[in-house]
Amino acid sequence: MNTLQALIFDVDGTLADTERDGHRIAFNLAFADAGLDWRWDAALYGELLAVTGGKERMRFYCERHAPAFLQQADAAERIKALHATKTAHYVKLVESGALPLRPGVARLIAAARAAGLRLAIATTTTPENVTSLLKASLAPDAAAWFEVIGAGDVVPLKKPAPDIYSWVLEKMQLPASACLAFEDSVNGLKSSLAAGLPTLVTENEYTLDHDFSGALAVLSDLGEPDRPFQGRRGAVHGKSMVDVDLLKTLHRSAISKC
Ligand code: XBP
Ligand code: MG
Repeated sequence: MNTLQALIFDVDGTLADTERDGHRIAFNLAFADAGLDWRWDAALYGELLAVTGGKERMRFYCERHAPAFLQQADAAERIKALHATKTAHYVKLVESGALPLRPGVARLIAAARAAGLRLAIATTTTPENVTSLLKASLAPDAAAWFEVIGAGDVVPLKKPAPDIYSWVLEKMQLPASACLAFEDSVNGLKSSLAAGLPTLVTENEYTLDHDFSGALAVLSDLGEPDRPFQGRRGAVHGKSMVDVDLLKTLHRSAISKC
């Protein structure tokens, strides 16, 4: 019952480093298209990442840096329109091959499929961002490898709320204890833990100082045969890359503590 049956992946920062050179660029292009002088540099974007979801992030920016924008009667529609333009720019960037998968991601997904593990996605980003990334970076039919893709506005509350993970678990008809989640940020980790999921963290440049208490382990990345991961926290059982065997071991130890 509580053996590992499924892997649930976050997307942004976990499958690929999409934020600084993907989403951020797309937001700036959308602002320029709309004639706005908003310009999100890499450092400011790091602060804005405190809020998940593109529309929510723009609103957060406005509250701090452009409050007059929110006074407009049609502010919500304008944010929605900006977001649609941003999504179009982002998908184009992804399709150009600008956002490769992080180390070990393609390898682990292939191994998990071969081992018969079920796969799913739980992310705050927009659905077409996910499918375009999977298609461009894994295989033309890769979206179909994931039994459930929970993304964007399918739940009203985005991470750190548990809703997106709970939504995915319900669709998969699985208890959290039969799954393992992959995350890269404190908001993502809070979300997966609140849904009851044992969670492995691979940190990235924007999340190095996040508090990952409660994670099964914190690693630099998933590792490749010629590029071992750096273990930051937690037991890695003598491994230098994440494989199905390590996931089962980590999962078993998490479940036995419950
Ligand atoms: C990812 C996000 C996303 C993207 C933007 O968080 O916060 O909002 O930055 O995507 P997580 P959209 O990895 O924790 O899911 O603009 O499509 O909302
Ligand atoms: Mg993430």
